[in-house]
Amino acid sequence: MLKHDQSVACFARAQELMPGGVSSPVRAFRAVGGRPLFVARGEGAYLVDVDGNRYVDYVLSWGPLILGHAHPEVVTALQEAVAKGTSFGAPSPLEIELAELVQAFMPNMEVIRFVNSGTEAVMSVLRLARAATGRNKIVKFVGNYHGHADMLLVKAGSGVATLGLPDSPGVPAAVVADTLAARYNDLESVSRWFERYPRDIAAVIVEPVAGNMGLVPPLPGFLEGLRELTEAYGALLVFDEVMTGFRVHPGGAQALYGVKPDLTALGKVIGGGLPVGAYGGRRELMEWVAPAGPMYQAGTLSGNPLAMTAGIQTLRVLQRRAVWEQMEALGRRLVEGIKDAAAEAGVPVVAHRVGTMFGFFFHNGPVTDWETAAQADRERFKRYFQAMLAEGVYVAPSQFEAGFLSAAHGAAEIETTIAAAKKAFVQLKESAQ
Ligand code: KE4
Repeated sequence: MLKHDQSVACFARAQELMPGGVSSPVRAFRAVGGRPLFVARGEGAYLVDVDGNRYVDYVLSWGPLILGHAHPEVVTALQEAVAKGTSFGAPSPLEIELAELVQAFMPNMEVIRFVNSGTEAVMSVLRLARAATGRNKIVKFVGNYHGHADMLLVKAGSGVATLGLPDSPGVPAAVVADTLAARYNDLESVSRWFERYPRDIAAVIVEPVAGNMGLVPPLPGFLEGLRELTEAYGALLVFDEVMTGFRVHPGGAQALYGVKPDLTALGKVIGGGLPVGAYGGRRELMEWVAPAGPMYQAGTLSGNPLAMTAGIQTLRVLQRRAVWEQMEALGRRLVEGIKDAAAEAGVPVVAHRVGTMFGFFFHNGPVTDWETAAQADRERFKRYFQAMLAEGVYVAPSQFEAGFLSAAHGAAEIETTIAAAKKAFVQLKESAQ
């Protein structure tokens, strides 16, 4: 039985100082028992909490740490960079270097603007879509989460879904009046909006692989259909690749599925664990962005030298083919092993994996959208989460999040995880009888 005394003490104090004791809601463990672990450090594929407990980590800071914690090449580069100053508030060659690396992975991003988070990338790219088209309406999908900008807190996934919030108070109806919600993997629900507003929709924004209602891949033809619909009605197609970028494929979902968005939002991996977001795409669209054009967007710490350095080192390592071959092989073994463990125990589980992202639903399936994802057995997920934690495996504390693999996970971690899952599923089955 793991000890959590120090985490308990930290949580009590943290709750006096911060809402819910955390800096972001989904970390509060509200859906899985309500008492988060406080972390002392990360080491490769592992998290170590303040009580000294060590866990194989599949949250990886919600995606960014594709190389694992404290990768030596990232740490060394940051140590050198920090000695030169922490922020310049002026352009530096580091931004050029990271922009060129991003383009090497995602050539559709002809021009890029760096910001400080995925939320900032998405709110900016949608302002650009509205500026460039002169239209106001935005189509998003139920269960997709694009950060916490007011206009996107409409039937959102991730923490909003986890906490069962009716979107969010504090968002005026006027602000979301132009946000139209469609059903993921349902092109008909999108074409109905275009038939109703043929000349008013600026953009369709989509998680090309949904990671905020659990992991839900696009059905064949879905992304291609969005591309056709947006072209037919003069709207822009925006891929929110904050989570999928560099994860479902080195070139993101746009490379994996061969669908070219007009604009893309990035975050997470691009900063290697430091705060970086970015948006970019076709040159004639990006030329709208100030100071090149009139669409305003700015940021004190955008292009920050430390964040650029972490992103540069991370993408450089990701340029090595062997890194992808290892993660593909281990990701396949992990998900197949857990799926088999569930089947052996007679626990219904739907398993999805796309590249280094994966997810499990306690559900007979299929799971193709929010409506089917929401039918998953959350009580069973809660018991699974606690059983895995007790075995030293840290998965996302919500049924509506994705799991992530890193280059630091080896065969030993994968086998430990599968063994833990076998025990967890047997416990689930026994407690159900
Ligand atoms: P950030 O502002 O949290 O950097 O990015 C917002 C965002 C945008 N788009 C997608 C597809 C995202 O998944 C996210 C953020 N993801 C969540 C996890 N599901 C971040 C974790 C959290 O909110 O604490």
